[in-house]
Amino acid sequence: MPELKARWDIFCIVVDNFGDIGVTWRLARQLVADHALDVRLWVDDLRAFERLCPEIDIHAPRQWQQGVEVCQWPTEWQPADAADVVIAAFACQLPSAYMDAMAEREKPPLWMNLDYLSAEDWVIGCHGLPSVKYKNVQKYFFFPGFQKGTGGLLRESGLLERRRQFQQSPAAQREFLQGIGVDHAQGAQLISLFAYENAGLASWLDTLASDSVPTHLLVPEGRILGDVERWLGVTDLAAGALYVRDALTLQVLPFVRQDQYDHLLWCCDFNAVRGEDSFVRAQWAGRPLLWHIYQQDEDIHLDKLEAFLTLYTKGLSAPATEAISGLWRAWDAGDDMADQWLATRKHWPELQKHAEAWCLEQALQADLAAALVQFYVNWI
Ligand code: TRH
Repeated sequence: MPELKARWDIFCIVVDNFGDIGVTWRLARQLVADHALDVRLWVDDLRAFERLCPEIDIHAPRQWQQGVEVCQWPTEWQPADAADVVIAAFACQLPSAYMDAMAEREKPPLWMNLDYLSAEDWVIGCHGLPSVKYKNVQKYFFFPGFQKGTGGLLRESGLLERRRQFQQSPAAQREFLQGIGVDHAQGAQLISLFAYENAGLASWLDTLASDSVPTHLLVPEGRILGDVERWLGVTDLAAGALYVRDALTLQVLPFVRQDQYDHLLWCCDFNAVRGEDSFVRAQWAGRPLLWHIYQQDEDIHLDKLEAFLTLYTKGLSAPATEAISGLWRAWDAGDDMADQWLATRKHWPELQKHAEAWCLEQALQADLAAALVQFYVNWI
């Protein structure tokens, strides 16, 4: 197979938060583990990386992690050979000396821009199209997506089998939760909360606290903690904090490593996620979810939200569609969540079944790493 000999370079600029490194690190590992490729991952901010993968030595210019050669993308670029396949993640600008190295190769590399995830229809028309050219090197658009004709979603081999086994084992779940300091109260629904600042949080917490069903809410440390503090009337919330307010037990977790985060999602009955990578991982968890979408200028994120809802709710009854869509829209507008949450709860069994069905339907598509490799094989 020609793909086996190829060397791949992935370039990642951490714009903010964890999605840029979250996606590229996952992709790099999959290209190594599932396709036995030589992969270098160039990252400009190893501190963000360290949160997802604590083994990272933030001072090392070059290191090996899980079979991936992780290279610090230096401010002053040092000469490096161009690889056979070059991925610029999220339209990041490559160093000009590296672009020259690409152009100087006897056979120019395959150069791709790995774009942001969107469920909008136009993605299908643009996926795989040529983009700009640098000298003799052609760049291509590569779009992840949910529909046929897109690049698919990151899904490492064996993921769903591992997830199913874990979800079928109460002992494995208990052990995992205990390992991160969670003593899951019997009968309480378990919810994880990973989100940006959100004005609607207080109304959701009020509703959970006054609910007839007990809830154990797990909040990894991050941007939402300010809103949680305001609701609790405390300051300096940190990992380990645990508060009980009527039916709601609220616990702050440490930000866990990327693999552990999957296990957290798999344990929970409902996952509030955000951005891109956690959003996809929550779908692979096969459980109902709530998406806090990354806000963009001129509210263009709202089109993305609606595009996803249109796809996701296919096959759901009209009342369940209305309930889950209403919940997501309220959350993404920072609106009151009370009525929407209660409405959603009425359709719980249907939403649970649907989450698993959606996951299985998405898994019918080739995963993103395999689609990239196939794109390269077709190109050579
Ligand atoms: O962190 P995010 O909001 O990231 C992004 C960036 O803002 C990016 O610029 C933007 O373009 C994109 O969103 C849409 O959300 P995301 O994508 O979910 O990334 C979070 C990563 O952090 C993901 O890989 C899961 C991981 N994670 C852990 O490893 N441990 C944890 O405890 C948690 C809560 C998350």
